[in-house]
Amino acid sequence: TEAQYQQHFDDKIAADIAIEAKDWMPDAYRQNLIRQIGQHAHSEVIGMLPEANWLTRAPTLRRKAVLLAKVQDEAGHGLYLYSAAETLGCSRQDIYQKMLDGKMKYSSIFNYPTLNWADIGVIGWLVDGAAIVNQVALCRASYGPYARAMVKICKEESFHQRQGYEAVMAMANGSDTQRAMLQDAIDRFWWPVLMMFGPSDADSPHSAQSMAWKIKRHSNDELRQKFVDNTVPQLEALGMTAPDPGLIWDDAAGHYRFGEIDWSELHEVIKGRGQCNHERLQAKRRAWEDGAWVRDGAMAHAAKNAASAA
Ligand code: FAQ
Repeated sequence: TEAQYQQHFDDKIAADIAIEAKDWMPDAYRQNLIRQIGQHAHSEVIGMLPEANWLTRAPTLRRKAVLLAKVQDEAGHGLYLYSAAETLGCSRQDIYQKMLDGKMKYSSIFNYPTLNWADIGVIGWLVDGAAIVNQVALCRASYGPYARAMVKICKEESFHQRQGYEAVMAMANGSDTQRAMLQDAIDRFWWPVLMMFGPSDADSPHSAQSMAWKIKRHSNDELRQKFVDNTVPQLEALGMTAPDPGLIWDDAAGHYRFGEIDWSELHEVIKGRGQCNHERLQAKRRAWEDGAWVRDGAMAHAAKNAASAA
C-alpha cells in the first residue's frame, strides 16, 4: 500500500540509504528534486555566458586554453544534471523550455556582467569557490543520481577554483593598475556571491522539507558562513579587502562575522530584474533558434537511417 511505500522510503532516508531512480518516492520529493536539479542544470549552462564573453580576449594563449576548458566543463555539468533530472521522469526539452520562458530559475550570480579580465579570475575563485561549498554538501544528497553527479562536478569545480585563484594571484602580484582592477572586481562580486547560497534560513521556504529529506545537508546560512570562513584568509593572502566594514573575526565563535546582505537585490535579480537577466535569456533563446537546423538535420538523418534499416 501507499503507506507501506512511504514507510519504506522514510526508513531509507533515516538509514542514509540512497533513493534510486526506480524506487518509490513521494511525488513532492520528486517535484522538489526536478526543481532544484533543473535550476542547477540551467545555472551551469547560463553560467557559460559571462565567462565565454572573455574567451576571445584572454591575455595569453595559456589563459585562453584554460578558460576554454573550464567553460566546456560547465556545459558537461549541465549535461550530467539534465540527465540526473531526467531520471525523475521529466523531459529535458520541457525544463529547458521553461527556463527559456522564464518559468524556471537559474542562479542569480550569472545576471551580473563581466566587465574585464579581473572578473574572470574572480568568478573562478569566488563563484566556483561558493559553488563547491554548496556542492560538496550535495554529494551526500539522498537522491543517488544527483549525489553521484555532484562527485564528478566537485572534482572539476575544484580545478576551476584553483585556476581562478592562480589568475587573481597573478594580478595581485602585478602593477598598481592590475591590483586596482582586481579590487574593483572583488568589490562588485563579493555580495552577489554571498547571495548565491539563497535567502536567509528564516526566509527559505524549501529548506525545512529539503533538510528532512536529506537533499540539503546544511542550511543556506551554514554554507554561506563556511564559504566566508574559507575565503577571508585567501582574500588576505592576496592583500585585498571585501567591501564590508562589518567583516571581522569573532574569536569566541571561531567564525568571521559579516554585514547584512541586501536581500532586496537578491529578490530583484531572482524576479528577472537583474542587470543581465534579459541579455542572458536572449542569448539562450537565440542559440536555441539558431540551432534548429542542426536538430532538424539530425532528426532527418535518424529517420532516413530508420527507414533504410526497415
Ligand atoms: N539564485 O527555499 P530556498 C554553478 C530561489 S553554481 C536564484 O532557499 P532551495 C557553477 C530558490 O530556487 C550555481 N534563485 O530554495 C558554475 C527558490 O525558488 P523556487 C548553481 C535562488 O532550493 C560556476 C527560492 O529562491 N548551483 O552553476 C537563489 O532550498 C561558474 C527560495 O529559496 C545550484 O543550483 C539564487 N542564488 O535553496 C557554473 C546548487 N537562491 O524554486 C558556471 C543547487 C534561492 O521556489 C560558471 N541548488 N533561489 O521558485 C541548491 O543548493 C539550492 O537550490 C539553493 C536554494 C541553495 C540554491
